[in-house]
Amino acid sequence: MEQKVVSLESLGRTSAARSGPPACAIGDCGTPRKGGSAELPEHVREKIKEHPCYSEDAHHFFARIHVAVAPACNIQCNYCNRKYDCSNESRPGVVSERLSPEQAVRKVKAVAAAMPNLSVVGIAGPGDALADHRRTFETFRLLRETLPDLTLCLSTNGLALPDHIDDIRAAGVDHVTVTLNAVDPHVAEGIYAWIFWDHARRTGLEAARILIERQLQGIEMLTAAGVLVKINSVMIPGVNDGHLEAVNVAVKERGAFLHNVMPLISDPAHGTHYGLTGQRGPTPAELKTLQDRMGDGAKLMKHCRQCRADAVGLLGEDKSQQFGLDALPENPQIDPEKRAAYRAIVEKEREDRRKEAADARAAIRRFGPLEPMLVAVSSKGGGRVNQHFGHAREFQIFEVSEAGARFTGHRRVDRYCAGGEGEDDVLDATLMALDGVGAILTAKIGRCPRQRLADAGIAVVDDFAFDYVETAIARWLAARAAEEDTARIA
Ligand code: CLF
Ligand code: SF4
Repeated sequence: MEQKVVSLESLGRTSAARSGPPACAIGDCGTPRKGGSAELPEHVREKIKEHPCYSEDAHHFFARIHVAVAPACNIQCNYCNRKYDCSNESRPGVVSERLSPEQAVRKVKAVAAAMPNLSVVGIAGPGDALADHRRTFETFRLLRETLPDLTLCLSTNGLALPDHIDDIRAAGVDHVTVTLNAVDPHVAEGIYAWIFWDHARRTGLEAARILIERQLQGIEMLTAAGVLVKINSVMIPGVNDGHLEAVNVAVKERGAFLHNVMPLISDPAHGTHYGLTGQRGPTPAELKTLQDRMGDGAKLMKHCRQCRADAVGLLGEDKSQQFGLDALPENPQIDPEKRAAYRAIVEKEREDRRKEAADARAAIRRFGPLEPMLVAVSSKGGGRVNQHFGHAREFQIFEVSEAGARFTGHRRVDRYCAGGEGEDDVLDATLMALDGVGAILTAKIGRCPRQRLADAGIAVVDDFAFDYVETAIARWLAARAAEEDTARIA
């Protein structure tokens, strides 16, 4: 589909004004303006501005590293096989290199030297970070001593959490994720095979009751201590999907900062209870419907990539293979000037994007479709349309209407272009992954995939390469309206 470029300045002249609800800002966490970062207290904004998981905006610019120092676990989730990483915080099917606390620090130093955008170190398994708390807190202690400007982050199933609030505070950890899949023991009973608590293995309702009580107690203690708490919940159709709204309300009442509902990833090849018994994960549409229903509860995180317990890089990219222990340099040098220069560039980018955002919002309100439409975007960071279709491993999905453009998540795909050639099989799978999408905005696309997408009823737009996403959507909508006007007159 040919698109005509229209400058933002000229938008007022292309179509009759349409009344409608006020523009819906693309909020900091992918949510509407209400609850966005502008409403947060200054000290909280400071804490999240470089955290790629706690701030949707930050994930375009800042990277995290997970150090896999915590192999043990004190519970058994039905979606987990211990051969793989903890699927509360990572997808199953990938196994991390286990590290000692000293090896973890070596690795973080090497990554910080190579990547000035590194801002967060997380401990997210491969088991539970608090099941063997000594390794976790020793790692944090060493990191605090050697790399004090990095933010420390911890993820846990919550069973041992109430016992470690003081340790968490003493380590300087301000961001903790608790996986909470249910607040009703009758629901939780179907999710956990057992827990190990007070020197004994417990099962059934008793295990579920103890776990939930400890999780909620830990969350309350953390928020009372001023720690930013994020809740992860795994959405399991037929098990807890009808119950997660209640979880959302419960965690909001207890002061959680964000709620991240992740789709169950289930495959017989992973050897998990759910995989072997045929339990399916939710479709993207089911996940979105649930998220839409959760409107008034805790703010939702929608940009989670279910990354692995040794992930390195921006969310959505994984550079862990480049930083295996064997490949680490002997004496990596971290350049503070480079890190400061990168942050200055990010500030400038954020300022530029803010300046364009108001115009973009106004244009989207004016030219957006009456019925919400899903728009897919290929981006490799910076909040811009800056990736070729054939290089994309995921598409960011925006819901666009006259109410605004709202980030709703991402869809994973395999890379279409391999060695200069397009893969037809991959394109078939990509079309399935883009189910329900009405348009795709990309930096560049070849003739063949363009035709296949168009045949599938997806408008292909590559006229706005390198624009900020919101600006590109606004320009495309304006151009579309101008074409419709022209066609009407003709
Ligand atoms: Fe890691 Fe988790 Fe900290 Fe982020 S991940 S410990 S909060 S630094 Fe982030 Fe990865 Fe999703 Fe986790 S995208 S799986 S939410
Ligand atoms: Fe597996 Fe993580 Fe659950 Fe432990 S908490 S059983 S490692 S998914």
